[in-house]
Amino acid sequence: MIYLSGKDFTIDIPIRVVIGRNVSTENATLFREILSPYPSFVPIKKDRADSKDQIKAVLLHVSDLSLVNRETKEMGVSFHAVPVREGYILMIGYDVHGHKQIVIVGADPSGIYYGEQTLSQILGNERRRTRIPAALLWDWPTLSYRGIIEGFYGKPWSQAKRMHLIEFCSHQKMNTYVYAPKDDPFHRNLWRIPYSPATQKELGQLISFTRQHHMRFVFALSPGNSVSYTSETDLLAMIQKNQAMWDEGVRDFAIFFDDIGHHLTHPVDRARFGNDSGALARAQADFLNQFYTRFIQTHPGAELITVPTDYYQSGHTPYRDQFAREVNKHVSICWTGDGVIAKSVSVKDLTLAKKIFRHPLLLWDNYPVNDYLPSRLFLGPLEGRAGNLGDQGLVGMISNPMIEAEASKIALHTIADYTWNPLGYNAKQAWENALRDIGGRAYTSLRLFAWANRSSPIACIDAPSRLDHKLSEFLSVYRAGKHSKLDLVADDVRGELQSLQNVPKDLALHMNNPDFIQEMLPWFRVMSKNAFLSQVALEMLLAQRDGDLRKVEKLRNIIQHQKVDNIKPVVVPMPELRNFMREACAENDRWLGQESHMRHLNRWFLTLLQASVRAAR
Ligand code: LOG
Repeated sequence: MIYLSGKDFTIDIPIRVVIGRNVSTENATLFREILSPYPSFVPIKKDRADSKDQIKAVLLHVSDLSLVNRETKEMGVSFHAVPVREGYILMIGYDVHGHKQIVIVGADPSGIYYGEQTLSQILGNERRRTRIPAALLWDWPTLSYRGIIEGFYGKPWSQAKRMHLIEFCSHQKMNTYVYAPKDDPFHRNLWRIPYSPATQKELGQLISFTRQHHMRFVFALSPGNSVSYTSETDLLAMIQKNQAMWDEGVRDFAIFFDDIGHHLTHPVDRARFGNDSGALARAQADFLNQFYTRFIQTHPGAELITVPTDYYQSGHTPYRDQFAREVNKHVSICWTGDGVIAKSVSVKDLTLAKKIFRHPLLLWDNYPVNDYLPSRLFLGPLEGRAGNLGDQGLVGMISNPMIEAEASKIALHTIADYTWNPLGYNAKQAWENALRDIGGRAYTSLRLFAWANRSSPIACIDAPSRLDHKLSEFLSVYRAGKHSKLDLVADDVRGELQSLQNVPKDLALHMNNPDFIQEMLPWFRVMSKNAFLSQVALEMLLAQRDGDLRKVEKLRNIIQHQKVDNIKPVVVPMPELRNFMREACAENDRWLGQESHMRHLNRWFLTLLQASVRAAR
């Protein structure tokens, strides 16, 4: 809930910081960091008597009762309800005496952190604003699990990439990072083997980093390809590998059974669980339950998540029914919706999934992952997820990002919006916010690039682009033979194509994210080349209009002989450019046909003329 008073709030006098007793040192440090860029910031620790010539900035935990009561009362706000889990109240305005105040009351350290993130965004991430709107926000998340799963096939992210993304997600108020890279051998085929001391240390650092950012670190193993569900040795290996992670601070664990065969392979397992269509589910449930009793229950605060082997099918399967019946009720289950990449997830889908799985449900959303189509980027917003899934019992949503971590941020920004407040989610608005936030000064270029890569298995592409309109207009003016107007339209199209070609440079100069540029290089090349070739096609049609055969042939040659890039086979789906080039080449074929016909006629006429001259002699 946001209430803007309509008044402006200027930060032009010293800021005095007051920190409640129950606020953590980390929360307090961040609060001071957010305010310290103001020249007027004075880090006065003691709560002196109120003073008119200072802005009082107050940070409180909800249990700092007397201060919470005093501050809210002074702000003229009477909240009977305190912020709920991970929630916060942020007040920017004037107290009853007309003095300026900024107050954050958080339900817990995460709530305080989210209040601080919102304050930081209001103040401006790049440069602190001095004029902000007076506002009252009462904000809390709808979904309990909001985050990402590094769960794609392909080269796992580096430590640095993970950290960048985790930090980014936490700024967007996400709270979950699931470690499950399919191509980390120690996650799947070598799941029993402990990590080397060096890798363990790196993971330890990542775990602390994640937790410092108010995110759960979910450690996942996928034992399904080799595990013997009845083997005590395997169960012990599972416990030991997770114990090492518990020692590093992990409290959330996952055992995944996706993408494995549907039959039990070990004779001992078949002997115990049978060979029917429910056998695999019985075996997995037994393994999960044993792990639950022997590890999760003996480690206070630990939680367990799983994904079944039938995670995307529609409706009941004997496997699913068995799995739901037998797995311990406290284990959360992930499913991906109807299909591996669900085009949409409706309340009906969720209701059915709840009926089938009968456990706390998490949506493993395979958007924007691109491991099944690595030539493509999915830079559009999250779409097609019903607004009331949270109210209907969905516990959380974890998104599987693209192999390209930095480029994933666009979709993830929108997914963070959705998971925080699904009912208020508007894909278009969320996408604009994401592009502005991530693009910064390069917003326009980032939007052009993202627009060119917005189509995906979940996106419905609506309105044609401005470029599309202009290219069609150019073709129709050309075909109508309105030669004088053609130059005008051509100028417009040239401008648009030039902007596309400038995108990489602009992003490199103004986005301040070299990793993103590095990731995008192959796609930049393809997009620039498409734009360049379209420009050549445009000049070719203009040369046709002018009857300049040599120029026409030269330009057509360029289009014809462009070499295919062999850095990486990537695709930028810009149908408008492809259509334009196709149409332009068709016009060119026609024109060249007529031209050669004319030349042929001319030659014939000349021969005739010469013959008649000869005859006349
Ligand atoms: C994998 C996932 C992969 C994704 C897209 C799940 C539960 N598992 O079909 O790791 O990234 O598809 O290729 C999957 O989705 N299986």
